[in-house]
Amino acid sequence: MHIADLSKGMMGANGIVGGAPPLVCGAGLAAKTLGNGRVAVGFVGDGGSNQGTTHESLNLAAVWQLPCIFVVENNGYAEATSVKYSTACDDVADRASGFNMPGIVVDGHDFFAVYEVAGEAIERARAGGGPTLIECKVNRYYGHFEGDAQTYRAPDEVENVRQNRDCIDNFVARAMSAGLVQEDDLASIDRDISDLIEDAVNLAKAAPKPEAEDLLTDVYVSY
Ligand SMILES: Cc1ncc(C[n+]2csc(CCOP(=O)(O)OP(=O)(O)O)c2C)c(N)n1
Repeated sequence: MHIADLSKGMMGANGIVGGAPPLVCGAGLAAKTLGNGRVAVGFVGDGGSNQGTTHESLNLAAVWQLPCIFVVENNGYAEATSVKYSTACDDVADRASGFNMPGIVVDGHDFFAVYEVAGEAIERARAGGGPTLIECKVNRYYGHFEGDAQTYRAPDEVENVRQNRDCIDNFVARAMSAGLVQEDDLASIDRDISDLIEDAVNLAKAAPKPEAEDLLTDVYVSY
């Protein structure tokens, strides 16, 4: 959750539900002011989509016509609360019209559909057309935390998605049938990723244990 890589334009994730949209407005305003063609993209869940911060940011981005994209990853649950209990509309994207911006629903399991929709939103933002709200309908395979018994879900819900809607399986099937990749290419990507993870785990295990004085490292910043 707490990662950032400014060299890649990844400004940081944070633990505040609905925390991304205001930050995205700031990044979008900077891009618009500097005229550097950048587009700010922020992500919230269905729970985060109900936060006041999200609504205020949608309004601000629309009023200032900022180059922003607000992505709602609607996986149907905020912790253990179903979206059916928390959200008055079927599609969060419908709210976009209240802020006078395009609101698009896309199958978040479909790599190609998300790519297309995101590309159009980026193009619009770069051309001065303002923000877009994209709602990706997705599912989650795991609970909210390790050990979550997920008693709030139907017993076959996850298995059904795994069998029929897995986004990587769908991507592989589509990409292979279109002749974009071969089985060997995918196997070698899988191997590379496994090696990368294995190396990172080994590096972490071999690293010296932190000392007591390391406790406050990267916790406080002094200007
Ligand atoms: C402002 C705030 N309120 C409550 C929490 C506790 N909390 C952490 S995750 C979460 C649920 C988030 O659900 P959703 O936005 O749907 O995202 P998902 O976890 O499904 O990706 C909550 C309530 C928090 N981190 N921040």
